[in-house]
Amino acid sequence: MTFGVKLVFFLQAFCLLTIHTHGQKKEDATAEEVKIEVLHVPKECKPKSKKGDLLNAHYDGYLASDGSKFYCSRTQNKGHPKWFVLGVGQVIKGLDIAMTDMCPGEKRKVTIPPSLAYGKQGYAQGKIPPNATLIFEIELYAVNKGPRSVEAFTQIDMDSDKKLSRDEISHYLKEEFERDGKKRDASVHDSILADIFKKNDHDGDGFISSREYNVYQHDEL
Ligand SMILES: [Ca+2]
Ligand SMILES: [Ca+2]
Repeated sequence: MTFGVKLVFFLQAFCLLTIHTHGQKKEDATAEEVKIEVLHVPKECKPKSKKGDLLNAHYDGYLASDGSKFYCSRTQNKGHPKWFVLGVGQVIKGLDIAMTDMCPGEKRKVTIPPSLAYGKQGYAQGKIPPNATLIFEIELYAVNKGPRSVEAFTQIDMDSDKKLSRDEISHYLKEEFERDGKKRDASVHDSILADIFKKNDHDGDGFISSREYNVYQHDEL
């Protein structure tokens, strides 16, 4: 993975926090579950994916009702497998569940009830009718540390005081920008920095605390 991609995910994760905490409606309590059928497990099956990891996968989606294919990651984005962060709502809830505890090289066929997919509304743009049960065939390629991992936090937190100052994040951004080699105006750096603080420094104390940063419950700092 290039640093450019990493950077995008890093920034995206900062934005996600807002969506995650303010934009998400509570799902109805439901007894419906995702059915997981493991089709292939490689000999060495690790690391296992967990919430917050950055995954790279191909998946095909079918309607359970008639078996028609409504989605194929292989025909999108020039056939590159999709990158996404697991467990934070970047994919439908059922896929977040279905792709947990899965290792690179593993293949799964999963059946997702409507309540964990597009629900009563369906998703017209994606050709998904209301109340549709979905089937996905998934091939996982990579499980990487996600942008909100403990590792990422400690890397940015240079003085190890468990909070990220403006200088620390500024320094981190500069390094990432230098690494990906693209020329950027200084104003881009400043506006990204301002945006990160606007979206993440909820108590306005000028620092992003581990709690403010930490969208993933399993990451204990
Ligand atoms: Ca610090
Ligand atoms: Ca703060």
